[in-house]
Amino acid sequence: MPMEQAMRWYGPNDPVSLSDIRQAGCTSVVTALHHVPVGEVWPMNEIIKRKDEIERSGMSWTVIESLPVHENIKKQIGDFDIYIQNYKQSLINVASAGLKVVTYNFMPILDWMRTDISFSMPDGSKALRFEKAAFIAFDLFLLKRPGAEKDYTSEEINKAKERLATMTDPEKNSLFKNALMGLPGSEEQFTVEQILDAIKSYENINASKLKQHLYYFLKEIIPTAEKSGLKMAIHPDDPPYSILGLPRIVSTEADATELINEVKSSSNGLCFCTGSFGVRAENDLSGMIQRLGDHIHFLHLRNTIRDEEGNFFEADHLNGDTDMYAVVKELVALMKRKNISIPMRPDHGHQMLDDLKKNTFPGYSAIGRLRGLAELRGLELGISGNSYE
Ligand code: CS2
Ligand code: MN
Repeated sequence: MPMEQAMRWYGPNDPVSLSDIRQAGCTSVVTALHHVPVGEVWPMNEIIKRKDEIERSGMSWTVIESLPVHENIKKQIGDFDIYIQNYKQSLINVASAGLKVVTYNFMPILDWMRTDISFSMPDGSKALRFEKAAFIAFDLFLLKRPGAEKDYTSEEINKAKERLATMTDPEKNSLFKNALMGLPGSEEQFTVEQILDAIKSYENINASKLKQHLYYFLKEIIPTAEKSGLKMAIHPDDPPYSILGLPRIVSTEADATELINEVKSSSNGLCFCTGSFGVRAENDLSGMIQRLGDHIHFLHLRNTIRDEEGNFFEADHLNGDTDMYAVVKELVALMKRKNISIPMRPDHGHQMLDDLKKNTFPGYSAIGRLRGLAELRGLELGISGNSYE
């Protein structure tokens, strides 16, 4: 069966409508109850209301992205056990409404991090970019994170100083704003005090401690997911390494393998995001699909181009450092072997055409994602032909 084609929808306030998503050729929608505060139980009536709305538009809702994990669970402080109980209850609720896959992540404080959300491509479209020197300049000179200089070499610090000197005030402001964007799809901004306090609250949590907390969480929730027939799909770190001195623990194949082995269940799986894992050259994406395929429950197909300095930008879906042909070929083989259809979304897309004039969620304008999805759909068909039947 071909991949289930989906796009993310941020709910009724999303400038991209359900009808836009359907016209892009999607059969399903990936969404979340963004209005429910993190840590609270997702109410049954709200889940059903959202599901009905999607079904009325002619599509289905099978994947949640995300059911966010409360910071106290990541830090194991305060009433984190109550938050875990709430999480289990949300799983039971979404399963009884017929949902199948739950995406989440375990990145401390922030989700993805970019320094530029309108990086001009040669064709005039705009992409998301991570520029290392700008990021270090932000960390050292704008955020002024205590102790940050210990995380960088003197060469990196000098480059960051030079980079800062080239920036105008408006550029500094937008760097600041982009870096502290908070969560994708939210307008919320962190203040400097909030982010510095949040970072400080992780001072005694290194990568191995954070892993223990993740595995504790998994041991608690995976049996509930399994019983309810749900597949959990953890999203990898983006970018796939530590930033702002915070541990990041789902960045490599070794990390993914370890977490899968920690709680043995087919419900304990991955959101295989090629755009996140692909930023690390040593992540062999096709090999990862071969080795971890039984635990891949959701796909984010996206491409990036990186350089030796550690900068990267989001490239066209089919042209970048990730060999998308090889990846999709491996996925077609996996789905045939298991006789399943794995849900897929093009993750981000470029801002282009009419969308350049619109106010959109960074990475989530309609036309760029439509282009990415259409290319990926064609690539899959070109590889599979009619061999699924
Ligand atoms: C998404 C992630 O926009 C994106 O890059 O892939 O933000 C993803 O939704 C979360 O990390 C999943 O919890
Ligand atoms: Mn992703």
